[in-house]
Amino acid sequence: MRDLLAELPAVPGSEPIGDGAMVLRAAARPMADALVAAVDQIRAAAPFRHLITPGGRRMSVAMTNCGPFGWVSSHTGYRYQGTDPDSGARWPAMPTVFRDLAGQAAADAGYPGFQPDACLINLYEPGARLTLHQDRDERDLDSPIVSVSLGLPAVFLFGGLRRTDRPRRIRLEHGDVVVWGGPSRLAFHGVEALADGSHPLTGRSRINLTFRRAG
Ligand code: MD3
Ligand code: FE
Repeated sequence: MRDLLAELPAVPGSEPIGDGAMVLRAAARPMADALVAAVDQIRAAAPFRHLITPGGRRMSVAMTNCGPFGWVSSHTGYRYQGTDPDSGARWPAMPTVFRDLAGQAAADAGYPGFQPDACLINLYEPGARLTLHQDRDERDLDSPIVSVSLGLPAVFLFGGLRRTDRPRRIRLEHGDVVVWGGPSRLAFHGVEALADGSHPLTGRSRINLTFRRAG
């Protein structure tokens, strides 16, 4: 795994996409099989589920978590917690391949020493989308967020610090890693409805890992 991680900075196509945000194109491809296999282990212990927003709507994206803290939503609000509300058990441990990739990507983007304590895993099936929102439930808003896209491509909406700022559309493909730090950390963002298709590793779905420092 060391050797695979050492290749990260050499992957071409990496570019800043905003103030403090950097896309590392295809950076997770070398370990994509291992990432998907780890997600399979995690989902067996903590299945994907459609959370309910505080407003009472069922999210079209299905979610689970690994690591010390997991993000959950219900009619009572959003929060990070150490246990899966469906089972009462601790979230599955964060696999070493997850932690190493997130730490290396953050360092490559200029944020050394990133040690995520939460990994939210999003499962998109055709039609699933995420409306524009900010991520501000984490206690540490100075740490970046690292996201890893696997499977079907999606159109990511990258807005500004105000909900009304018109978002840019950025295509995220299998293996792309994005690091969101500095001013972009609090940018409004979302994901357009997933187009139908099939991917050899994930079938008719997209999986997105987001690493955070939440606790
Ligand atoms: C920019 N997930 O889980 S990942 C989320 O593709 C979320 O599943 C999307 O937004 C997905 O909250 C986007 C990229 C991402 C994640 C967090 C961010 C971009 C971000 C936080 C601040 C700014
Ligand atoms: Fe988000």
